[in-house]
Amino acid sequence: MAKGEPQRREQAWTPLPNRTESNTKMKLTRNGKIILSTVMMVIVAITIGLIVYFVAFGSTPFYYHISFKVNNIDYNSKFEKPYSQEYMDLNKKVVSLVNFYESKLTHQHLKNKIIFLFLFYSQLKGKVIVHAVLKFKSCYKNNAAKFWDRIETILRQKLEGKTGSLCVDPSTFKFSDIEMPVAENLLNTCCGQRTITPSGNKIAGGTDAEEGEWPWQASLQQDKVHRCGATLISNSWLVTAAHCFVRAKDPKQWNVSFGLLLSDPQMQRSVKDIIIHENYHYPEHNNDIAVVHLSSPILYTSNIRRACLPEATYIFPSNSDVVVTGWGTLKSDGTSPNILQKGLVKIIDNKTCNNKEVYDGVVTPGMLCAGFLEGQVDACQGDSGGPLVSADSKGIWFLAGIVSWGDECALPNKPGVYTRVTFYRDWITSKTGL
Ligand code: 4AZ
Repeated sequence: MAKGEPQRREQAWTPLPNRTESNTKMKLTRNGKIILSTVMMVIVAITIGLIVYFVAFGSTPFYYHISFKVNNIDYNSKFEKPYSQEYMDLNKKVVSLVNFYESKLTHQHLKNKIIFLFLFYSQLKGKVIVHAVLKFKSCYKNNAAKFWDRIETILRQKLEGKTGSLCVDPSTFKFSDIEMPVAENLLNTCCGQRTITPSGNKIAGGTDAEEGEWPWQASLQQDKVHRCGATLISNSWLVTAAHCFVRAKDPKQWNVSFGLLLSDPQMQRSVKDIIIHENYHYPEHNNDIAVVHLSSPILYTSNIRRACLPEATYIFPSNSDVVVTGWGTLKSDGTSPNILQKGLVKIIDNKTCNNKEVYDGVVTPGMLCAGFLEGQVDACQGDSGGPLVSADSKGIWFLAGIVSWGDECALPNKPGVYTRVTFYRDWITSKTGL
C-alpha cells in the first residue's frame, strides 16, 4: 500500500501521451492481476470445498441389512461355522444371487460402490434365513433416500427373478439400513481374519506389531497393571493361562484391554467370570488354561476381532510357522514394552522337546513347544496367557497355543512351552459353548 502512493501522485501531474498510455497499460496490468488473483482464489476455494466435502462425506459408507427365507434348504448348524464346507457352499450360492458385480439390473455406477458383503445364517421353522450386510461407499450423502430406494429395488428384483438353485420366498424379504458400529461389528465377526497386510516381516527377536495385525490379542490387567496376555475367541469370551490367576482369582480385580498400545487402549471391559481348569494345580504346568467371561460383549471393529479355534482333531505340523504375541519383557527380567510385540517361531514336536538336553520328559500331551533350539525368539514374562497363532493356507489365523512356561527366555535348547489348544478344545466348549 505505502509503496504505490507516490507513483499515483506523479502520474496526475504529468499529462504526457506516452505517460497516459503507459498509465492505461499499468491499469490494465493491475486489473489483470486482480482478475487473475480473484480467479485463482475462486479455484483454490472450490478445490478446498471439494476436498472438505469428499473427506467429510465422500467416503461415508452406507450399511444395509437384508434377510430372506430360502424354502428348499433345511437349516444345518454347520451354516453357523464359517469355513465349514456347508457354510462355504451356501455362501457361493447366495453371493451369486445378491452380487452387484454381475447384474444386468445394476446401474454401472453402483458396481464400484459395494465395498463389503458379509453373510450369516439363522433358521425359521427348520429353514434357512439368509442375512447379508452390505456396505456401500457413496458420494450421495444428500441423496440417501434415493440410494436406499435404488438398492432395495435392485435386490427385490433379484430375489423375484432367477434365483439359481435357491428357492427364495420373496415375501420374507426385509431391507433396512443399520448404524455403522452395529454393521462394523457384524462385518468383523469372522474369526482369524485381519484387515491389514503387515508391511515387512523382519522378525528376529520379536518386533513391534502394527495396529490391527493381531486383533484378537488382549491384555489382562490387575488394578490397571498388565499381568498376562489373552486371546479373544468370541465377543464375550477370552482364553488365557490358569497360572495368571494364582494370586488373584476374583473377577472384580481384573480388567481387559484391547489395542496395540497398553497406554492407549482402544476398548476396555471388566470381567464377569474367570473359569480355571479344575485340574490345574500350581506350581505344576499341566492344564494351564482358563476362560474369562467379559461383563459385557465387545463390538468387533477392524482392529478388535476374534481368533479361530481349531477342531480338537487338527494337527499343527512340526516345523510349521507360528507367531507369538504379547507385551511381555524383552528379555528375562528385562523391561516391558508399551507396544505389542510379535515373534515368528516354529513348532517343535513333543518328542524333540522332551529330549534330555531340552526339557527331559516334562512336556505332556496337553503342551506344545515352539521356538528354536538355538534360542533367539521366544515368549517371556508377561506374555503368559497370550496367543500362539498359525495361519492356514487361506490366511485364516487359528489359535494353536497359550503361552504357559519355559526355562527363562530365548535360551538355547529351552523353547517356549504352550498349552495345546486342540487338547483342551472340548473343555473350552464345555465352559463357553463355543
Ligand atoms: C512367564 O513367566 C514366562 N520362555 C512365559 C513364557 C516363558 C517364560 C516365562 C517362555 O510368564
